Amino acid sequence: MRKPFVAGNWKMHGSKASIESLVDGLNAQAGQIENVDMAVCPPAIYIDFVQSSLTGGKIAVGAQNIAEEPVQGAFTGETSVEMIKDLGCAYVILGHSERRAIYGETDAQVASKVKVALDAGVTPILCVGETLEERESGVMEKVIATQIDAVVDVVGIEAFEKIVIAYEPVWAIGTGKTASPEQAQEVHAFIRGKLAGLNAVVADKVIIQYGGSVKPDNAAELFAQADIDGGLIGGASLNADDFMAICKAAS
Ligand code: G2H
Repeated sequence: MRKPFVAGNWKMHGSKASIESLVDGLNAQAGQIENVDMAVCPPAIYIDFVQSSLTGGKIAVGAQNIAEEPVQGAFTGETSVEMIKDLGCAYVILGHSERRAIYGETDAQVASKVKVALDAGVTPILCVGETLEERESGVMEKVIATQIDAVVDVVGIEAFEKIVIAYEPVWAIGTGKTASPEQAQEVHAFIRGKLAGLNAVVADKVIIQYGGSVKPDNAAELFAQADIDGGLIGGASLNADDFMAICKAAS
């Protein structure tokens, strides 16, 4: 049985004051959640603050990106995997559609960052997903398969036991439009089936989160689907009550 995993992607939101109050809310409620792995991914500059403010050991911390270069050096503005590890990060979100679309990250770059994270012992949360245009023109499966194959080519299928996949339809991100549970399940089953074609044991173990406008009122139905193992939560993770309600829905 796969243990559900819910992670909050805070994106570029927050201040010390707002984060302090958000973490206070998480600390007050996280102890009530059982049988769900939980994490929050703050902006890099606040990771240390969040790590030292979280209590109770129930919520892990992750980063939202790392440099493609595995070692330190003259890479102005970048954050290395060793740096996020030094701050206690267990996870890193990689290949989020905002990084792909706004910062031009390619499948190859995402794959190489996944390898850098795995080599450092940090679990990548690998985001994949199609745009509305890709879905409507019938290339959705091809797009997702290509995003996954790029990573398989670099790290091999066995490594997927240590990778979390987040399926995030781009058209559902921050738009208030959620994929229906059936639409999401269909793609999750496609992803797991694709991996099973390479290694059935690994495919059965891999955690596949759903992401895209998950809210307390739609989370339970999404998480009830056979191949949906939790969620990557954006907007709703900025509110402690909402994030905790979503984590509870996964338990
Ligand atoms: C998708 C998701 C979190 P939201 O980007 O990764 O954000 O829940 O706001 O759609």
